Amino acid sequence: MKILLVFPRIEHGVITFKDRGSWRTIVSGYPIITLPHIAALTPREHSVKIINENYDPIDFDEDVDLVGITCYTMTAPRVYQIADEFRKRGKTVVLGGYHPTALPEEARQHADSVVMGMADASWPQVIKDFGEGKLKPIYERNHDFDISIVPPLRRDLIKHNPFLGALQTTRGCTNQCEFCAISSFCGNVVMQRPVKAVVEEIKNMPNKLFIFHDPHLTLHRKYAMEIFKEMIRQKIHKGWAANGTSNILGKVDKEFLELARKSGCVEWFVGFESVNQEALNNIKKTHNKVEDFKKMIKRVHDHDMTIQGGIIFGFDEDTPDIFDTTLETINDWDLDVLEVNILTPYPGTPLFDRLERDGRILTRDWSLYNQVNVVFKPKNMTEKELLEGARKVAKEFYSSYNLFKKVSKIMVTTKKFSGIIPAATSVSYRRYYKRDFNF
Ligand code: B12
Repeated sequence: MKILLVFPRIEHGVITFKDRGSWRTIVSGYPIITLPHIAALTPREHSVKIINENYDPIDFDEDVDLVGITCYTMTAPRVYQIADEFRKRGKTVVLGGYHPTALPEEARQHADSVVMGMADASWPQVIKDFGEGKLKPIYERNHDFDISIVPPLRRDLIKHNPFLGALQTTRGCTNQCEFCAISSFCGNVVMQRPVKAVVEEIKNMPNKLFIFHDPHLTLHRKYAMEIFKEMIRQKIHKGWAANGTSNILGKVDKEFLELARKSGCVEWFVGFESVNQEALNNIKKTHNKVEDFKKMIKRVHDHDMTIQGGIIFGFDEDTPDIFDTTLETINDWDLDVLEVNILTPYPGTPLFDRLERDGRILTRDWSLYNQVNVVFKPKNMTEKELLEGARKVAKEFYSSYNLFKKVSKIMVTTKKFSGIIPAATSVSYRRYYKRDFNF
C-alpha cells in the first residue's frame, strides 16, 4: 500500500509557507516529529512518503492509496481543503491530531476516517481495516499501548534543518490548566518512555542540537534527572532545550539544575502565563507563583542556562494596564526570550466550553486561532485594546536595540555554541511578530 502523510501549510509562526523556497526553510525551521512518528508506526511492508507543505508542494494526482493529514486547530481550514482535493480524486483520507480529536464530527465532513487521540495503537489498526475494506468513520481514543516499545522515528524522512532535532519522552500532563489542550487530548493519560530508550534515541539522532517536545520535562523530577545522568555518563555532547515548570525549576534544587546544564541544557521554556496571581489561580495554574518567578530566573541564569517565558494576555482578570505592568515586570526579571500570546480558546479545552457557554466566542474561523488574533470577547477590555496591547509588548521587547542586548547576553550566559538555540529563537520571534502583529 502507498501511504502519503501531509503536514499542511501554516501562514503564521517561525517557519511558514511564506518562506517556502528561501534559505530559511533549508537551514532553520522547527523540527516537526508528528509525521516521522506516524511513519514509524506504519508496518514496514507499506511505502510511506511525507510532504510538509511549508517546504514542498502537494501533488494531488500522486499515485497513493491512503492519505493521512495532521491537523491543529489553526491549520484545520487548509487541512479540509487538502482533504477535499484528494477525496475529489477518489483517494481515501484520514485526519488526526488535536483539532479532529476535539471536533471529530466537523472533521468527518472532510474525511473518510478520523482518528482521535494518539496514533500509536490506532494507526496500525486503521491501515489493517483499510486493507480489508473495513475502515471505520471514527476511531475513538485508544491509549492502550506500551510506550516502551514505540519504534524509532523515521528521521530519514525529515528533509530540512540538519542542525536541530526533536524527540518526545512524555505524553500527557497532570496539570489541568484551563486553556491547555494537552489534558483533554490525552484523556488524562500520562506516559513516560524508559530512560534507556530515550537516551539511545538522543545518541542516534543526527543533530547536534535538539528540543524535548514534551509537555514539560519537569513532570517527574527524578525521571528527568535519570536522563541527564545517563547523557553525562555516555558523554553525549549535544545542546538542548525543553519546557519546564516554574515550581520545579524554582526549587532550591542545585542538583537538578547542575545535571541539566552538565548534560547540555541551554534553555528552559516556562509558561509564566501572567504576572497577575489571581489570573493564574482562576485558570488553575496554581503551581505558578508570581512572587517566585524572579528568583527562579536568577537561579537558572546562575547555572548558565536561559529562560524563554510564555505570557498570555486576555484573562478575565486582565485590565488595560496589564501590558505596561507586564513589560515592567519582565524587564525586572531579566527574561531572555519572550513568547507573547493572546489567549486562544482551543476547542476541547475547558476554556472553550466556558466561553462558548457565556456566548463569548466571536468566530469559528479556525485559521485565526493562532494566539496573535482575538477570537473571543475579553472581559475587562475591548478586543482592540487586547490586540494593540499584545502588539505593543512584542514590539517593545523585540526592538532592535533590545534584541541585540538579549542575544549578546544569551551567548554570555550559556557560554556555548548551543546558546544559538535561544539566540536564534529571539531573532525568529522578532521576525514573525513584526509580520504577524504588523509593526
Ligand atoms: C513541539 C510543539 C510545537 C512546536 C512544533 C510544532 C509542530 N508543528 O510540530 C512549535 C514550537 C513550533 C509549536 C508551535 C505551535 N503550537 Co505547539 N506544541 C508542541 C508540543 C509541545 C509537542 C507536539 C509534538 O511534536 N508532539 C509529538 C508528536 C509525535 O505528537 P502529536 O503531534 O501530538 O501527534 C500525535 C497525535 O496528535 C496523533 N496525530 C497527529 N496527527 C495525526 C495524523 C494522523 C493521520 C493520525 C492518524 C494521527 C495523528 O498521533 C500522533 C502520535 O500519537 C504540543 C504539546 C504536546 N506535548 O503535544 C504543542 C501543541 C500541539 N501546540 C499547540 C499550539 C496551539 C501551537 C501554536 C499555534 C502556538 C503559537 N504560539 O503559535 C503553534 C503552531 C505553529 C506551528 N508552526 O505549528 C497546541 C495545539 C492545540 C490545538 N488545538 O491546536 C498544543 C497541544 C499545546 C497546548 N498546550 O495547547 N508547537
